[in-house]
Amino acid sequence: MLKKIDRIRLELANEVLNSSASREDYRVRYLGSKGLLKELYQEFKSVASEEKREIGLALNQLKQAIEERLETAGTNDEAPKQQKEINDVTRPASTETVGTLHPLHLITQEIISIFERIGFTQSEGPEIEDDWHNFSALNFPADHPARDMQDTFFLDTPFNQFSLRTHTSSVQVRVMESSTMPVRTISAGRVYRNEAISARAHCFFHQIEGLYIDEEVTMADLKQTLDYFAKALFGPEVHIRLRPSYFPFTEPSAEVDVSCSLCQGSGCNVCKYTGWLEILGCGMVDPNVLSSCGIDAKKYTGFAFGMGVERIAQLKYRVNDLRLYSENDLRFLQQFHL
Ligand code: 2U9
Repeated sequence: MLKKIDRIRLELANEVLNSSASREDYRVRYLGSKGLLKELYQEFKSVASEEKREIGLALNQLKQAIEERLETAGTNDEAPKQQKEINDVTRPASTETVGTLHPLHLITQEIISIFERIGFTQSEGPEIEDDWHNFSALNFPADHPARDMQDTFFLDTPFNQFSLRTHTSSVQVRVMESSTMPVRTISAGRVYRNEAISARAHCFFHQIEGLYIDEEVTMADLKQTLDYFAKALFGPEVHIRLRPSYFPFTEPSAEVDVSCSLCQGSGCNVCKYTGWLEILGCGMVDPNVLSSCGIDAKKYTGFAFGMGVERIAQLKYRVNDLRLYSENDLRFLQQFHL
């Protein structure tokens, strides 16, 4: 049914609506009581319940596109009438069609506002970073693969001093170096990795990271914060679980899964029949990182987490090909509304 909806959407662009007769014909064919939309909503009733959410969304978007096409179409045969109306100075101004916001921007804003509600503020930093802020201060060992030309884009300067940042953690290092305690910050932005472009990998993507440092911050605070976040983003019915992991900058470290909201954890093809979807990584900030940034690691502790925005958008919008996010294909972009 999704294919059918897509096909109809594409066909809309070919509809010629330059007279009141053609507009009426369009209205009857698409929106009439025996029209295409009625037929599709009828067909929708027999869609399997696990597909209802995705197909329902696509169907509503199609309805909106059909209606918009009719509203924005001009008519030649109404020209004399239009001319008359233009002379009517009390007539409300016609609205311009506006563009849509990029899906990654929409998700980023949604995530930032969830954390702002609990006191996090936003931080920004440069995309070209030095070795200290991108690697050394974050406890990356000298022989870590990320420091290799094969994984990171180094700038052509002596001693490979500068690279394109590989994560937004470098922003958090800058915040820690220049802040008084406590720190509660979110950094969002583009990061770069030396990867071949495919449906599943890209040479740039977007991250959102969070950092909270204060006296007596514990893993329980971390878990509670992430539980609040998952429920705010995916719905109050979801749960999270933490699995042990490893990152140079956190100890202990964990990966976080959210229960699959499509099958309520019972297993479906989206969660590969596990009932869980991985959404982010996290951990307690390694004391070495605190000390490197001039913070007393005996007095202060902190937690940090990081997520890929494309990954979250994939889960929310069910987009499987990473390349779509940077190709500027209007057929893709126009599907996203506030
Ligand atoms: C400082 C100290 C610690 C940020 C963290 C992760 C775990 C993590 C990945 C998620 C998917 C990157 O986009 S991804 O590939 N990130 O798993 N990030 S903890 O930890 C920090 C950050 C800053 C000063």
